[in-house]
Amino acid sequence: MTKLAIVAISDTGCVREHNEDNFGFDAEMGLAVLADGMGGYKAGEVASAIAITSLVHTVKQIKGSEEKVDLDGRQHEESAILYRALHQANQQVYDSAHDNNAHRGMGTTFSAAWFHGGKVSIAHIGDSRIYRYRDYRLELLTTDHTVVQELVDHGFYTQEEARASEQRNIVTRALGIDPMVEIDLYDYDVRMGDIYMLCSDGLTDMVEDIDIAIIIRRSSTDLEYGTSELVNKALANGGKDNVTVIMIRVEGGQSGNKTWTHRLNKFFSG
Ligand SMILES: [Mn+2]
Repeated sequence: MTKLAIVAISDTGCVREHNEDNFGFDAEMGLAVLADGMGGYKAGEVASAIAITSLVHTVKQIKGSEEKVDLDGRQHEESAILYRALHQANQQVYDSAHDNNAHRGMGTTFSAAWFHGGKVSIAHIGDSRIYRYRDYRLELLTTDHTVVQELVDHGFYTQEEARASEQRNIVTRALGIDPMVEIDLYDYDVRMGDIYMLCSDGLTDMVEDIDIAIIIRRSSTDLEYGTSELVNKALANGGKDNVTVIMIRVEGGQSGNKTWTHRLNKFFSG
């Protein structure tokens, strides 16, 4: 296990009535998850809540069982479990949207980071992002699944034009919209001192990457301060959307030999 410090804040923002973002983390298990729901009246927060609960449940179930995980061509068990758990979560949100008129059309972004043995496995759908701060540099580890990102990829838009676009929040992929979903999965090496950040678009629409980097650099030894500074900056810049930030600092390498059962018992108990 990689030893981690994790801090998270979610704020409704200055304009929205509901907070449709949801998140969860467990430092001992090394898992952090964030979802930004979308849909009609209150359906967005239902979608993101179902997705988080379902994913955590499936991960616990698989990790807690004696079952041998089929890697399905992937390098790490954690990555294979995230893939399976996200498809399960997709099905749950989809079913709920179809069983209940008020939830019709709901969906959610999903970003997950799972730290294990010097690696982090990332799973990602939509426009909630995961960044890594290392050697004074902020690097985006995920690609937004949005209309404007596709236009940037094809050379029709610059990043600046994308930021200014009215359509920047239209996602091309989300959990729960279709019976099948395409999930981005990546594995990265983890170094001591790395800082990882999961965030909803309520941060990145309001605060530019350069300002995010400055805040993280100023607060790299004080995660709580850094996390609240990021959220405060989004609010000060207008807070037009719900803002959620999870900051994770890698504090050490392999830790003790605690059993999964012990770690799982602590999952979300706080
Ligand atoms: Mn949002």
